[in-house]
Amino acid sequence: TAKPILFHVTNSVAIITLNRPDKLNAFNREMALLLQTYLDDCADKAIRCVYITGAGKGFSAGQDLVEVTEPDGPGMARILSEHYNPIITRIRNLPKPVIAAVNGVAAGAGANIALACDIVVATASASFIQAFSKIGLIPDSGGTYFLPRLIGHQKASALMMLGDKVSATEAERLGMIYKVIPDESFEAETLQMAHKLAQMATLGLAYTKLALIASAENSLEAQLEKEDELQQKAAASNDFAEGVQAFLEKRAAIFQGH
Ligand code: T3D
Repeated sequence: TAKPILFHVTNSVAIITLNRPDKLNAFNREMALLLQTYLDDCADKAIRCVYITGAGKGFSAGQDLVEVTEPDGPGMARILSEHYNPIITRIRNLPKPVIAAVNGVAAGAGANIALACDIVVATASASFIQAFSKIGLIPDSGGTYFLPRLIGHQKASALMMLGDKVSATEAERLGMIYKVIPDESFEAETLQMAHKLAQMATLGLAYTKLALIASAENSLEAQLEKEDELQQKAAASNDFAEGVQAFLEKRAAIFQGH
């Protein structure tokens, strides 16, 4: 049978494809553990951008709801601690940009895995659903952390309680995602974005990610200190030297990612 996740690297971009298309890429245990393995593989320095998308017409419908009823299944007690929480922390801790290319419906944990990524882009026909309330659960996979920070407490609260389907266009308007891209050009444009990021100053982007993450908790004073600390590290990189040199020589910089 086909692997529930596909993984390949091209031009320093790791492409991770959620691959249970007949189940809208709903996550079972095998798939959740394999995603963790592949995210670990993305630590490789040769990988400078990670691109997560779905096979077929959906991005991911979240937890496989058949699996939760199986007597020999992983059981509710393990699903967050062993499946989703380690996925979310891996995405956040990867010192490189992670793109969610949301090619179709993203529901439940599927939606919140996307929201944990650094840049979320969606096809015009995609949608986002905080589906949890409809089955008596609370939003997980970092949803209660990310969504109110992205769109504000009130809108997050309503979307999470009502479980309304949000179109990609509406998600962009709310600030939930970066951009909607037409279906026809979605794959080409989003892969182009990934390849562009993979040629940029990876360390600088990693410190940008760290600074933004710290910003969610810090006072202004603490954040200014954080910027100072990370900027000194960025300024010590080969890529900063190359960036300045290239600017002075009026040529395109060639960044090595360190
Ligand atoms: O411990 C814990 O369990 C907590 C963890 C929670 C994490 C979560 O993610 S909870 C939320 C789980 N997800 C959902 O509740 C969403 C369920 N799916 C849907 O509501 C709908 O499928 C969608 C709105 C996402 C899409 O609707 P539509 O009409 O485009 O597609 P469909 O016909 O419903 O689905 C297509 C197939 O995928 C269908 O299979 P079939 O009938 O053709 O054999 C459907 O059953 C299957 N599918 C969709 N979602 C899931 C699923 N199978 C298993 N689990 C799913 N989540």
